[in-house]
Amino acid sequence: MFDSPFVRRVAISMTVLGVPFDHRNWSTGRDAEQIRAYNPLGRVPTLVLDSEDVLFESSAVLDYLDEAAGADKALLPASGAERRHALQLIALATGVGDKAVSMVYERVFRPEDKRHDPWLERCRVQVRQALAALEAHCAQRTGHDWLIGERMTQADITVACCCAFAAEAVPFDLSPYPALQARVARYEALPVFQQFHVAFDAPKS
Ligand SMILES: N[C@@H](CCC(=O)N[C@@H](CS)C(=O)NCC(=O)O)C(=O)O
Repeated sequence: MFDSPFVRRVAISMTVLGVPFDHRNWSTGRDAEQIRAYNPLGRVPTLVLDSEDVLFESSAVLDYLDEAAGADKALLPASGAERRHALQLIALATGVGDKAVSMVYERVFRPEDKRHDPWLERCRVQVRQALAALEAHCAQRTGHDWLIGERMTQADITVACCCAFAAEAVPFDLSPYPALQARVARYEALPVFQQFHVAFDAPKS
């Protein structure tokens, strides 16, 4: 479902790269068995190619898409400092996404009387620290349309998808991170981000 930041970053990337796809709106909760028929982990995104090869783990899917698109169109810079910086921003953002998903699952899957507050607090601190690091980078890039170089890269897509998810699903307040908040809002207003925005719908246990 497009409320997953990992599914969404793949859908947006495919659209930016001009790769058409069919989509099954399967939930990791109620449709877990159908997803497991394609991906033993039962996780999304899972991409079934025309060759019937199956790809999962969004970074592996994006790597395949970039390779197929070729160096000129690829969303991850090919080498050097730009690639390093993009990968670091992506790592911070997917870390925010992972921890936010963990916090949602704690709420959805664990009985209320068995919640472990130190774990939730640990996740909360990790997300806040990563948001602060992203804020520092966004503040430095004020006046630049994109986080890296002069065109949209995977860093822009992933930062927006993961931070918007954390803000909506947990929720996290982005106002202490104003440069990040403004950048995410600007990206989220773009048609390709709007196209794959759906309200967060927590999986049912
Ligand atoms: N590292 C994975 C994370 C994907 C992920 O966490 N997907 C969630 C939905 S947002 C999922 O499939 N959850 C079901 C589960 O892990 O049981 C990726 O980038 O693809």
